[in-house]
Amino acid sequence: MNRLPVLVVGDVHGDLQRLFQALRPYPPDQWETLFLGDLVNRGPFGVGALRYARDRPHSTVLLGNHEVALLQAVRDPAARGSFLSVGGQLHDLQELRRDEPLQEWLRDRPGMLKLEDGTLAQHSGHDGYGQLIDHDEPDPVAAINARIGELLRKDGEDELWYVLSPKDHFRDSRPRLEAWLRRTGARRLLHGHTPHRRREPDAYHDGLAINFDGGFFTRRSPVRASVSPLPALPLTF
Ligand SMILES: [Mn+2]
Repeated sequence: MNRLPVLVVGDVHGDLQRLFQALRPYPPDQWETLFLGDLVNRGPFGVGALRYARDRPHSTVLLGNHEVALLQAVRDPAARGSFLSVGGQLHDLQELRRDEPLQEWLRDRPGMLKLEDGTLAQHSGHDGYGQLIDHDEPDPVAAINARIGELLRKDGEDELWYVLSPKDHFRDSRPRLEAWLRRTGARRLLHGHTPHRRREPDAYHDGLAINFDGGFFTRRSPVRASVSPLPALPLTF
């Protein structure tokens, strides 16, 4: 990535209408588009949002906890109740069941991505991902992504859901954020997952972390609170 400027897209939650509105100023051929996960559930067009993100040129899609819930419900009919209880849409479930290539694509999504400037992007604003690997792992980002792929292929969705789903801890603890950045060799963090109510993406701890979940579908923040160009990294970082 990074040959083109980076556009970051927070939690879409099936709100295809607001997604299209938000993306209008950013032609796909002029931006690398980074989706931070949770494209599905709550709103009506989750699978539609997945297909759009997959097919948008120069895009990367990270896995969110709601994608995990959807994949589990596709594989295991007994998980349907819990899927519906977190805002899962029955027609999304039916649509994904019929589209095996889309299922496979979704099981291949990484949980995190490190950009060229040293920015780390992941869905949730906490360090639970670290539970998936050994503490002395030399390349934590690659190892976490590999472990996520394994869990999605070995009925491990429950474990993954519990790792990804806690609310963000980094906002309450700058030392915990800094420890995570050290462990992953990153300079700052982008995440979604917990809706904020700002009018722009929510940069906190002096910009060391930025939350791009402006609450599509359920909340009424402006779309630019969720969809916005990646700010340049301050020289002091
Ligand atoms: Mn989430």
